Amino acid sequence: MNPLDAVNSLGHAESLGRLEDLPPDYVKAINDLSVAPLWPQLRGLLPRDKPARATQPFMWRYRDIRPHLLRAGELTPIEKAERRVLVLCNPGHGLDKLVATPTIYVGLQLILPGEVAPNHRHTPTAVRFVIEGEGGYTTVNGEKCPMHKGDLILTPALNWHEHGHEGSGPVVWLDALDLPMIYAMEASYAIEGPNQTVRPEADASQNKYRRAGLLPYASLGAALRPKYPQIRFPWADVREALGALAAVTPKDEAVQLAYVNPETGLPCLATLGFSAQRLRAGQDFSPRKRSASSVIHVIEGRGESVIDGTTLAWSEGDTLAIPTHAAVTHRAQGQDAYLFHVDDAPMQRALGFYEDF
Ligand code: GTQ
Repeated sequence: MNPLDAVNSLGHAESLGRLEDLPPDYVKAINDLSVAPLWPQLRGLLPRDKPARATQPFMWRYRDIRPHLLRAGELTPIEKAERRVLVLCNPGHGLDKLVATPTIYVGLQLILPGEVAPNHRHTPTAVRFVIEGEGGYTTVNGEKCPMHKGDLILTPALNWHEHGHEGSGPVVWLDALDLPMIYAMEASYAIEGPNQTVRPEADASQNKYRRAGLLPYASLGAALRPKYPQIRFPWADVREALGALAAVTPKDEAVQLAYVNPETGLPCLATLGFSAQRLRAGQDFSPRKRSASSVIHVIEGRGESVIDGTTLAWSEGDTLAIPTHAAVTHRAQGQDAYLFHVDDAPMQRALGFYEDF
């Protein structure tokens, strides 16, 4: 038998017909009609048993990037940037795609005292995770959210948002957006608007959603629940909750809290998922492999991660890219570490194929 005709135990061909196997005049005739044969590309589109991944296990070191971000503050006035952001580009995808993983855009945004990043809204969903500085704020639909280190602030699709800085010294945060997906859908655009009118009261994490498990009573009978009731998740609360959880979590299990919509208990955004993890010092932690890709940002501590055989040594402020289906082991060194995770699991769940194994 011709080896090219070999079949596997399921009766499927070991190798499929190639483009070169077809008569050139046939290929030209169909190509002229803007048509292509599937079979030469089938295994590329649907590889056997595991997806093909261009995404590299990779780490962006904060201390390497920070001086260049501050320099951007000198080189480019906010009026010439609107958003002064250095984008973390996964080398597996190059510098043009602006992706950390296939679905996750991540950038480091700098705002200086007195600056305003003007009001707009757009189809991609964004979140901000504060890295350093005091006095920054993001206003979302009139709700002014102070930005303290470690706070998570949501700016969901089509919600008005503007940033400012009323303190001194630089303020830096991590932007994470579902932009790659929305752009791929040819659905990415922004609308500019006048500055928002800020409501005088504190953000809803300080009053309506002050404590997990308690809701304003009237919300139980409300015909319409707000889609994004809580848009700020203060780090002080999350850190304390992780401490309490650690005390009752078996040593080999993750001490990890998901950021959810307090009205529904579901992930707070439709596309990307967010969680915070306390990683115990001196022991390896190997989560299950996941079909989701993710980005990990080091909030506190130092350690290393082995991702598909690549060892990355991290410390505070660093950001890592984890490809889909990766084998991962994390270890914190010295003290317990705190990690912020962004993943595309909500999207994968909605599409019906999320798996871990
Ligand atoms: O702060 O609104 O990193 O619109 C990319 C696009 C941040 C923002 C980014 C944006 C923003």
